[in-house]
Parts: sequence; structure tokens; C-alpha cells
Amino acid sequence: MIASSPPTTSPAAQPSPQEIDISVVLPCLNEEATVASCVTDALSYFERAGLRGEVIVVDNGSTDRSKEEAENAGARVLEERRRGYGAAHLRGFAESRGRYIVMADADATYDLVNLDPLIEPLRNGYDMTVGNRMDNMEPGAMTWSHRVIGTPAITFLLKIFTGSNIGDSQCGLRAFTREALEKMDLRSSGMELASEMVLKAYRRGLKVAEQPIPYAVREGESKLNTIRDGWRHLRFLLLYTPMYLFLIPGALMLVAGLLALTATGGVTIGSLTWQPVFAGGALVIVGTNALMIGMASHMYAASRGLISEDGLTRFYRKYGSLEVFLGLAGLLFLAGAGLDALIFYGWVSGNDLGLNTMGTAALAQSAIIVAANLALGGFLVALIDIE
Ligand SMILES: Nc1nc2c(ncn2[C@@H]2O[C@H](COP(=O)(O)OP(=O)(O)OP(=O)(O)O)[C@@H](O)[C@H]2O)c(=O)[nH]1
Ligand SMILES: [Mg+2]
Repeated sequence: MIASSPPTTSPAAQPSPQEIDISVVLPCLNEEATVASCVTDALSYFERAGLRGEVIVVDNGSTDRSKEEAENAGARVLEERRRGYGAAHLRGFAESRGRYIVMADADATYDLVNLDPLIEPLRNGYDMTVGNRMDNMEPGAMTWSHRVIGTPAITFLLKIFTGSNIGDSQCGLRAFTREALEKMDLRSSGMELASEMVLKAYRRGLKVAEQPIPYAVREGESKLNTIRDGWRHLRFLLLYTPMYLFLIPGALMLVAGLLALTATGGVTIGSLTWQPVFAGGALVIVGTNALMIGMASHMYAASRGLISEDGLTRFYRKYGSLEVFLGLAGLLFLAGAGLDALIFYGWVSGNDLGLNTMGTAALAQSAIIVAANLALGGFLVALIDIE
């Protein structure tokens, strides 16, 4: 039973949303050589599996015959205004009507003749199935740098940042339920959509299954740009993970800086003497800034549901507040000003009090700058935490 409707079919003849089991969404940019076979493969699957389905091809700028090919093969073809792989997928998802949604590519690299391995886990209670191409790809299907560096690196970051156990985070063949789509609330317009889905699925507690799938050599030109798209993935992952972008580096810098500030004397190399107290001051200042910005970002990400509530958000809500930050800032300012006063007293009285003047001055300066940053940052976190 095939329910995919060619665009010429009148709307009245199309199945209502409740009647569609599965929507296959294919983004397409100049894939005239392969898009039609992808569409017919998916339609043949619907027929064999006895499912009512639709194939949606989303184009946003093809200059070849892709659209005609897709339409003639029986797809619903949509024209998306915004450019990009993610924008095309999001439009297709928004207009899909199936209970299950399958995303794939229009370059015939994925096998769409049998989608059972992707759909079965959804029938058994999973929210999303992600393909894994790593053990079953045709020679030359993926460039060496993507296979050995790019994909494993992003997969590894997703593992650390979300606890995901997905082995091929960049696989473009996936299936998910309509409820999962709503929970993920996807937004990316570029290739980083692949990372966004995995990150949000794990952060929002979805049940994710993985299926080994074959991956064939593509025909036509690849749209993937290693540097641009690699950076978009990394940027996305860092922005959504303040713990690793700000908080852990900030804490490490703060500890290293405090240790350096306690150093007495310099390190002499030849005729040069390096005074660790200056590096220490810089590390403490940058470290506290990173912690403050990280705290604000963490609270923001939690309020938007991008990370789950954790020990840190609970700690801030329990012990942190603008008043606490201002109090700490005041104490640090007094400490810094007190040290400066001691140095000043030693200078006017001619009694140096046994102080290491350079180290004490560096400590005083750091304390005053950190105090100012704590006060400014306290306002920022409080602003973000306003319900
Ligand atoms: N509509 C639309 N489709 C796109 C865009 N960029 C890529 N696509 C399609 O998205 C799918 C995936 O793009 P590919 O170029 O195959 O990227 P990839 O699979 O990561 O890379 P390869 O392994 O080289 O094929 C293909 O069907 C493309 O035609 C875009 O900007 N707009
Ligand atoms: Mg491809």
C-alpha cells in the first residue's frame, strides 16, 4: 500500500496525517543523478513493508534537474528559502506527517530499500535510531580524514559532553518518532544538525539505538566542506557545553594562578629572571572571568533546557546570589587594598616589613581586579537567572 503522493495529486486525495506511518526526508542540492533512485527505493520499501509513507525532498537552490527528477519519481518536493543542510531537513521535518520520520541523503550513499533496521527499534520503545557506517563502507565512500579524524573526533566530543555511546555521530541516516522530534527542538541550519540531534537526544533523556548500516560511494559532488563544517560542529558543541568551554579551563587556570602567586622569588635563566607572580595574576584573573562567564552560560543553558539541572545549578540556586558575589567582591577588594596599604606604609616608613614587594603588589592588583570582575559577573549571572 503506497500512499506517497506526487505533487500533482489534489490535496483531497492525500492521506490525512493520522494515516501516514512514515515520512522519509531527503535534503537535496544538485543530486540529479541519484535523487530519483533514492525516492523510488524508499517508495519500494513502503510497499514491501505495507506502510503508508511519503517521501519529501527539500531543495534550496539546485541548479540542475534534481527537482523534476524527484517529482517524477513520486516525491513531494519542497522549496526551502534558507540555505543549508539543516535548514532543508528542518523544513522537511516540519512538513512531514508520518508517525516515524526517517532522514537520509539524496546521493544514494544510504540503502533506502530496507528501512526496517531503523524502524524496528522505534516500534520497541526507542525514540531515535542512528546508523553506524564505520564497519561497513565501500572503499572510497568517506575520505581518509573524515573517517579517521573528523567523524571520530566529533563522536568523541559528543561522548564526553553528553555521555552518548553513539559510534558514528555524523551518520545522516536516522529515524525518530514525532515525539522525539518535538523534544529535540532542533535549530541548526547547517551540517551541525547531525551533532545537535545527538546532543539534544542525550541531554533530554531520549532512548537512542544504533544500527550498523552500509555506506556507498556517492555520485556527484560532495557538499561537505571539511573546514567550514568541521568548525560549525565544534562551535555548536562548545556553545552548548559551558562546563568544558569555561568552567573546567577556568578552574584549572585559577588553581595554577593561585599556586604561581604563592611563588617567592623568580626563575633565573641566563641574564633573565622570570617572575611567576605576574603569570599567576593573569591566570587568576582570566580563570575567574572564565568561571563567571561559565556560571552565567551554565545557568542560561539550564534555563533553556540545553543541559539538565545538575549539582552546579543546584549549588548556585542554594548558595549563590548577587549579594553573595558582591560580598565576596567586597572582601577581596578590602584584601587587595589592605596589601597595597602595607606596601605604602613600608615605603613611607622605610621599614619593608619583610614583604616581597613585587609579589605582594602582584597579589594586591589581582585581588582588586578579581573583585571588580566578581561584582560585574554577579550581576550577569543574576540577570540570567531571573525566572
Ligand atoms: N537542500 C539542501 N540539501 C543539501 C545542502 N547541503 C547538502 N545537501 C544535501 O544533503 C545531503 C548530504 O550532503 P552530502 O554532500 O552528501 O554530505 P555528506 O554525506 O556528509 O558527504 P559525502 O560523504 O561527501 O557525501 C545530500 O543529499 C545533499 O544533496 C543544502 O545546502 N541544501
Ligand atoms: Mg553524502
